[in-house]
Amino acid sequence: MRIVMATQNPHKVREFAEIFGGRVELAPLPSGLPKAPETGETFLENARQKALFYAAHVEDPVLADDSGLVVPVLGGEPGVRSARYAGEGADDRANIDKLIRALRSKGVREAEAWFACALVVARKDRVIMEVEARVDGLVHDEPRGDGGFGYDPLFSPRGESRRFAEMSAEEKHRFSHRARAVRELLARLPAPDAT
Ligand code: ITT
Repeated sequence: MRIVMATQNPHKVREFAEIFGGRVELAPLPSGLPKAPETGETFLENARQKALFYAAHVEDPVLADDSGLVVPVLGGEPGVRSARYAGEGADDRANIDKLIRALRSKGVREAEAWFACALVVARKDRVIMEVEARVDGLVHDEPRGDGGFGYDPLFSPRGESRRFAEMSAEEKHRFSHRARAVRELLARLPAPDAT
């Protein structure tokens, strides 16, 4: 089975390749496509929007990922706005800095948080499969480590003192929202024809 990764985020492309580990043939989006709209209020709505947008441009099924970090003490922020928390086009550093300022302004050094991931597979104008997963942990007010991407330097999964950014890719995928969602998706995909 061939699936087109309906994302413009190179870190997600890398993580999908690592997590799927060759069990599905993954293809990149054709170049030159515009960025899909993301106007939903939930991860699932945004993942559906992206999947259907890109599925209209390619023949094969597409896989879209909408994900982010939810911090209840900050009213759920950055949430579905994780990629653009510090403004449209903001980089990881600016988003991290804004999150640290927001935590400190609440007077907390660390707070409960979770990463959420919604995956949607669509073909042409139809959604074929939807999966959601999350990983609970703590968000901290100072960064550590230089692995991963996004908010990884601030997040430690429950039961671990290390941040995602201090783990190898393999270790992160033992816990991560994206790896959990992909495992669920793989369990629900039709088994390859044995004949
Ligand atoms: P596409 O829409 O093209 O897939 P995007 O980066 O805009 O790319 P999202 O809207 O889903 O995708 O935003 C995801 C953001 O959430 C991402 O930019 C990070 O800031 C954060 N995020 C998601 N998964 C993460 C992870 O595993 N580690 C750290 N941060 C993560």
